[in-house]
Amino acid sequence: SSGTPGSESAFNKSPSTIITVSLSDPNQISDRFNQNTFVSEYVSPKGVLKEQVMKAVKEAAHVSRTVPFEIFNRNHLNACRGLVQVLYFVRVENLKAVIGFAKKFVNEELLNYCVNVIARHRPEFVDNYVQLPSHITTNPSIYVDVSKVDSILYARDSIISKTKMTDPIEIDSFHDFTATDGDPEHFVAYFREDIGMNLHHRHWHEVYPNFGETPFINMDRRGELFVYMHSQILARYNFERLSNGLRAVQKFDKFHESIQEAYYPKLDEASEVKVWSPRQPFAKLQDVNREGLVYDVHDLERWLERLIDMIDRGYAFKKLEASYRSADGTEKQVKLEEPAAINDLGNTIDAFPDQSYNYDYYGDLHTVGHIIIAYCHDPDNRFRERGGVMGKLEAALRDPMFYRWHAFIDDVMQRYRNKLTPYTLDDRLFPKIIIDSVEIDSNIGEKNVIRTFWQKDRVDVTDGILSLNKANLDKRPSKVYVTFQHLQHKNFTYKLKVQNKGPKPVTGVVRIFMAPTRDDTRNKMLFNKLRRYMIELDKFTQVLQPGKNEFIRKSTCSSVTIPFDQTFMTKSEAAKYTKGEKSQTDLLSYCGCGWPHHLLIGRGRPAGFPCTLFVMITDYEKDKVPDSSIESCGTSSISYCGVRNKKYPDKRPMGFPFDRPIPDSDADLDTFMTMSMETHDVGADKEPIPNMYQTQFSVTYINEVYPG
Ligand code: CUO
Repeated sequence: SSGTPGSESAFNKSPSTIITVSLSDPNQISDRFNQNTFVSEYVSPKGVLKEQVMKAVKEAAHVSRTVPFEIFNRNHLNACRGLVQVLYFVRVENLKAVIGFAKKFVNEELLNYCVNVIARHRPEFVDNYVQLPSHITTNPSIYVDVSKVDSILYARDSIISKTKMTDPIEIDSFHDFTATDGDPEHFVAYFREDIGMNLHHRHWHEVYPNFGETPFINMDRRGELFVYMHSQILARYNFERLSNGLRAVQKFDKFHESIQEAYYPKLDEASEVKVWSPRQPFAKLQDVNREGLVYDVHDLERWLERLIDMIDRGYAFKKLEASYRSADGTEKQVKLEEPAAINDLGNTIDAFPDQSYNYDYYGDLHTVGHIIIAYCHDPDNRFRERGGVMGKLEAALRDPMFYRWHAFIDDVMQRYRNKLTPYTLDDRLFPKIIIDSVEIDSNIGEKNVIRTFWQKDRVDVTDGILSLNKANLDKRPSKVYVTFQHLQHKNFTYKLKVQNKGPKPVTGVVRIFMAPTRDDTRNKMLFNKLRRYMIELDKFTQVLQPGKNEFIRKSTCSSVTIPFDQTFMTKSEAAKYTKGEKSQTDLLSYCGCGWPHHLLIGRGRPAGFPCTLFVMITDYEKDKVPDSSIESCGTSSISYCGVRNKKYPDKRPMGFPFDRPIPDSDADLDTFMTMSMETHDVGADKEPIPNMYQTQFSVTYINEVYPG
């Protein structure tokens, strides 16, 4: 649903989000709300009344200020809903004051999330290129252990110290991450605990929140993108696992089995010490009943059964509303049909209350799974322990269990994908376009090799630390940096040679993917397996003149990633965009939302990791979306984040052509890339589809650390 931003009707669309509170009600906090200045200042001609602000703030204040904000906690999400609406519709000149008012009552992190959601969506911010600094710069303790700052300052305060209190501080972060090689899962800790990836995940869920009843948020293909973006995280995680000789991630679908993987976060919540709880090895899910959260493990099973029933029958029970009831009073069934169903199913599994087929019936599988896992160590609060990272947006990806849970969620989606009509030749063919060759050039003398290594960088977290540090002003360090090590690759280019046999120039969409060639048992992967390992590397448009074309594409242009400086943008850098000192055209996308460029390529192996590169060119005339665009080389991540307040810029299903399996389960990628010219049957006589190309390449890893 799309309301008119700023209109009263759009706001009033969701009366259910406003709890009934009478201002004359003698309740515990109403007197604190009764400040006379408030009355005149916050009334907006656009329909946000003082009462609405108060109701929203009061609703949000139900989440205690002393608990960590959890994005996967439905009570917390519900608490956000009214506040986000008020912040969206209140007059912009009153916004600061309303935020200041809310600050007095609302959980700080919850408010921070709501404000960020608004900053990503309110037209005044979008149109004026307002950028938010990277979350780590304002809230470093959610990403790194900053407790060392205090001990450093304490040591400096002694008379024998030669260091001045104001000298800059460098925190060396988790050089060896949070565990040891005694735990096999530790081999991929560099990926799970990568700060940039966790920032990306936080950002994505700010751009596509799921508290429902938010008419102003761009919902175009949100459910599909939820599924796609998370399945890409899984494909990338499996690339790392295979690079390290680990088996592929095992989905967690037997909810009563113990969880072998443990996780000990060693991180605090910002602003006060609220440590996130660890999970011991072999923990088991238990029914949760604490602090207003009541879920049984059996809920997960029941929702799953219903979802499977829906997928297998191909029909969903639509919500029982008057308009959906048929004459005899039974519920309406909706046929699962593309292109709508993949999106609706995504919004049903990651339940977006108003977009789900039926929130009451199909439940809240993905979100509640996060929460039950997050509380399995203290499900009834008898030990008064905080949740684990699985409930926390900023840190869920650190936990090995994240991937097992999402592999399960993705498997439910695969059950649906398996029922989709396989792509026909017409779906795949771009007539008269022939890819002659594609090469990877890393400028190292050898073709088709990508080099990976470690890099040490630092991020300025002064803003975040100083807001924590209550010490006296003249004793504050002038700067605080976090240094950290991350995976990196040497920049490379794709060199493409393409023929256009037609008489006119045409525009193609070049789609580039990679996958490990062999699986975790070292067998060459058949198509229906390989497609789930395919990692999108880039997608761009290219004009193809009649005859031969040669062009290169830089890895740094990737439509999947954003540059390092954007992932770790400081406040002063962010301000440069608003002031126009930095190119505002870069901000077409959700600037700051994007896969971190340093993780474009997985680690690989010292002796070289055999990989498959797949390139396909499709017809832009067929794929383009009005009023949206696939940029030729930008600093935005359209592939995983979409375009801000516009439609997703590619008409094809996300992940095309690997989003659907093929009927022949013994066929490999070669077979997928062939056709019969006569019958259009796939694979019949090994005639290649000329607008597709594959080649082998190698990812070679060097275990050395280089400065950034
Ligand atoms: Cu992003 Cu489960 O959705 O984490």
